[in-house]
Amino acid sequence: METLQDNGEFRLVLLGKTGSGKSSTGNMICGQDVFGSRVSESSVTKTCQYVETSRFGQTLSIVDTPGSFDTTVSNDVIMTEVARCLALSAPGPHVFIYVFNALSRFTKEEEDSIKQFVDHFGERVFDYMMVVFTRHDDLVRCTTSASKYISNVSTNFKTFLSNCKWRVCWFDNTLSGSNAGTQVRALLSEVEKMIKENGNISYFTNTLYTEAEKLMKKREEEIMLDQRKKENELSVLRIREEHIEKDRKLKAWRMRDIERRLLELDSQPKAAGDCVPRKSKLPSNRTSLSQRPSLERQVDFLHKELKKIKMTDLTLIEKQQEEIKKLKERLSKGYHRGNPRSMARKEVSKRNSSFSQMVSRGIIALGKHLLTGLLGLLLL
Ligand SMILES: Nc1nc2c(ncn2[C@@H]2O[C@H](COP(=O)(O)OP(=O)(O)OP(=O)(O)O)[C@@H](O)[C@H]2O)c(=O)[nH]1
Ligand SMILES: [Mg+2]
Repeated sequence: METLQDNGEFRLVLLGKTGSGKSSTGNMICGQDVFGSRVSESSVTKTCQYVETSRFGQTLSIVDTPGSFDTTVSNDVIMTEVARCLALSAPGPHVFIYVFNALSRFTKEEEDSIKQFVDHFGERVFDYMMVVFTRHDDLVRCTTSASKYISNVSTNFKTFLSNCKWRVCWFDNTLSGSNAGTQVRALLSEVEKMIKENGNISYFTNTLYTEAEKLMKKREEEIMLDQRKKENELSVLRIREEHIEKDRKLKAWRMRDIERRLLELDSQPKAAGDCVPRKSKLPSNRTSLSQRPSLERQVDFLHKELKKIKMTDLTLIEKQQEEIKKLKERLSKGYHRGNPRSMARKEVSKRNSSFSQMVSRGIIALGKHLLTGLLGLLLL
């Protein structure tokens, strides 16, 4: 059996009718408001949104999808969104969460979209699908229990739930605190169970996802290469910086030494007849005669060296340090040490980025007909 490599994250894709509560459910799972959500008769989420987070020790990568598009949005734009959704959840989602507002009806339109999805993605997509019912709070207010509710749903909806192997979770997205955590934990353990049940093929994949993964992997490698190149350049700069700093310390030490020496020389007799330097072993009359020019020469030499260190060497060192600082700043600009896959996903999130456009074109090039499977669900 094929074994799909994975990095331990759970990849979740939220699907469902507009207003069903996809973004609210995404926020509930993340434990914070990351996806835009509000009451509206038109679609709130306009583009595929992506968030990476960690919940109860589990890394999650969540894609929120638009429930529908305005009639003014062109088909090409919609195709691009489908492609972005695929790229963001590549190499494939562990779970497609079908979000359903418990107070709504399972419409024919909805049923057809799911059918279209399954027709294109294959029956096995059901192995990776679960249903989250939202508005559990409203249901409770209507004094209906979850089990009673399910026993009363239409036959077609029951068929759908049965195809999803009755993997169902109830969400009250108005909850907060520990109650909110409990329902998220329940969902995550359902996902974990599902992943285990799916065995070696823990996430859904197909031709589209394989292509999306190829493009993502390529970008990931480019990012990694760029990171390594920049890291190398930075470490060369760090070594240069260390050398220059050592040189600066040496010069500073030499300056202090010269200044100390000059003080010493200054305290020595300045003219013939002055007292003889204490340390001198020479006879007094020879010392005063021969030492004076030599002393002057020494003092002169030391002053010249001191001037050179101050005016030339240290200025040069300062210039080099400034240059390295600028180079480091330039290198660090736009350079993030993040996980290359997350960085590639962030680029896809930015719809105008060149990679986002390239990845969409690459996936669409496989054939627009292949994308129509997911398209129906984004047009609900
Ligand atoms: N009372 C209650 N309201 C909810 C619940 N879940 C979602 N809502 C509300 O339903 C409305 C729509 O929710 P969204 O999460 O924006 O729905 P969506 O599916 O993302 O909508 P689109 O982005 O338009 O596709 C918002 O006003 C939410 O506050 C819930 O469990 N209980
Ligand atoms: Mg939304």
